[in-house]
Amino acid sequence: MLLNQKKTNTSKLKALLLSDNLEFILEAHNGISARIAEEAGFSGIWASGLALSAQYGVRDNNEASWTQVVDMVEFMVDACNIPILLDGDTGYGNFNNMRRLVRKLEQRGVSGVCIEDKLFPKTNSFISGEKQELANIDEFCGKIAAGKDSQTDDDFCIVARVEAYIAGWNTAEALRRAEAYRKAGADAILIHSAHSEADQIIEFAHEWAGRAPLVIVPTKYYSTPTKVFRDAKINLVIWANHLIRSSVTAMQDTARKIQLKENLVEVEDDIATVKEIFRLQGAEELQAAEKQYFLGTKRDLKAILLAAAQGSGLENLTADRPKVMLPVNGKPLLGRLIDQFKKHGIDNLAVVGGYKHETIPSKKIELIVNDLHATTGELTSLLCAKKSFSDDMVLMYGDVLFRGYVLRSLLESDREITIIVDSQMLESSTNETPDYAYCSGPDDRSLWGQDILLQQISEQSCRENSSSDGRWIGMMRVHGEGRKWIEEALDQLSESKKFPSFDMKDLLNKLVLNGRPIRVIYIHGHWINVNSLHDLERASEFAANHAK
Ligand code: SPV
Ligand code: MG
Repeated sequence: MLLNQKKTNTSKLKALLLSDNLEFILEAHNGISARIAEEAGFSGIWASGLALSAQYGVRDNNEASWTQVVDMVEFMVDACNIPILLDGDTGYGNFNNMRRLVRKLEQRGVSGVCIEDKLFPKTNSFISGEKQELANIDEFCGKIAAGKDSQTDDDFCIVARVEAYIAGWNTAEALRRAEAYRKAGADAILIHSAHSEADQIIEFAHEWAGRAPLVIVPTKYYSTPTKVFRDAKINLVIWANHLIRSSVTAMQDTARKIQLKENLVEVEDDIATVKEIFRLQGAEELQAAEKQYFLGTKRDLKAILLAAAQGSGLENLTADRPKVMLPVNGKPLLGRLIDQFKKHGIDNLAVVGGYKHETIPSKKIELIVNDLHATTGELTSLLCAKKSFSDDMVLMYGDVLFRGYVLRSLLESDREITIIVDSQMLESSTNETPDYAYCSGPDDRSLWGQDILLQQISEQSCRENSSSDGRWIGMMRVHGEGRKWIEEALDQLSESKKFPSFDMKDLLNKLVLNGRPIRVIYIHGHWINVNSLHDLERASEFAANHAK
């Protein structure tokens, strides 16, 4: 991308120099000013030495190092897609420094460089120009030739700037130098003048007679009508310092007003909005990219909630709605789960309903209905959701509330199947059959997490002389290959006559039997499931404190 862009921009700069029409480029001195110049319609940028020094707050005397200049120009290259001609002063040294400069500029996507025939460290042409010493012609020609020989892109341009008029010499000297520089390989000649009239450059252009493209900088002779330049067959005009100067005026004005008034009312309407700054920075592009690359990965994440049952023990409250719609501290359980998943970047939620499923609002979720809910168990509901499976999903009961970190740790797991086991809450409330988890090791409460695998899930104790390692809380994450494992186990189990009575425990045990590793993450409390009126009260308290 950068290579192509560089290529097009170098040829665009070359085309500007060779154009039959008078072309214009504008000064810029950092990324945002480069973008502003481009948006204004300019087809090229002058990375002015004066402006670059000024934005660093230093003098135009090579006080900023050449690498500091190049670093800033790189930001400019990134901020726009028009060619940049760097004001390379004297090339920052001799022919050897020039060679390295050209190579670095090419690498960073700069389209050309202008060097002036003065001595390092240079001084701005408008500060006692007539006292400035010019470079030896042969030495300067060597610099041009060295630069041309080191470029790898044929279209990279080297502009030779003749300072003869600035230093008090006449047109003959200016022409002598320009011709030598042309012969040394310069792609164009910049003829500079500090006169307030265009007389010198007009005379020069006349004598020059189109031997090579001609570039001018009308900073001092700014009142000259542009037609005069056109008629003189100038190729390129550089408006050399007008963005730095206008920004200085604006900044001085704003600073003074704010200092004086001690509030912002005076200035607010006259300055760019923060939104405009965001726009110039390309904030929108980042938001779109986040959707594609960052949130996008989470967007594929799906949560599937099993919520088909009425819920035994809560019959009075669930006469007209399923358990998942019971209000917990004023908000339905389902609404709370949707909020929690959203908070963790999961917008994609499927709910397998059954009992009174019509009361589940299906605007924000995908509602899947298990019509046989009255006579079947959880695996039948899960089978109904098979078409909605994703390669990255959280499967869970719809009657569980949990603290945010529980879901986070599940999402951070890179295993195919991961389940959450509570090693602390071993006793169960009435009306439920806990899913006891037997694992490859007990919870050692290690700070760094353990590598524990599930061995079995059971309602009763199934280990002689030892209790289980905890309770599965009804949450699992399925990732990558894990989806295939689940589908395979579901298919196998669905062949059994007993399938209608099977629940999630049967699936987990089948996966273990199939040799599929199921990673266990231990937690210690911090979740709640709703199986009784008492649970509902506890859930309200829990929601108020932890699961907002
Ligand atoms: C610059 O913009 O830094 C220039 C042009 O070199 S001038 O300031 O006119 O010399
Ligand atoms: Mg300069």
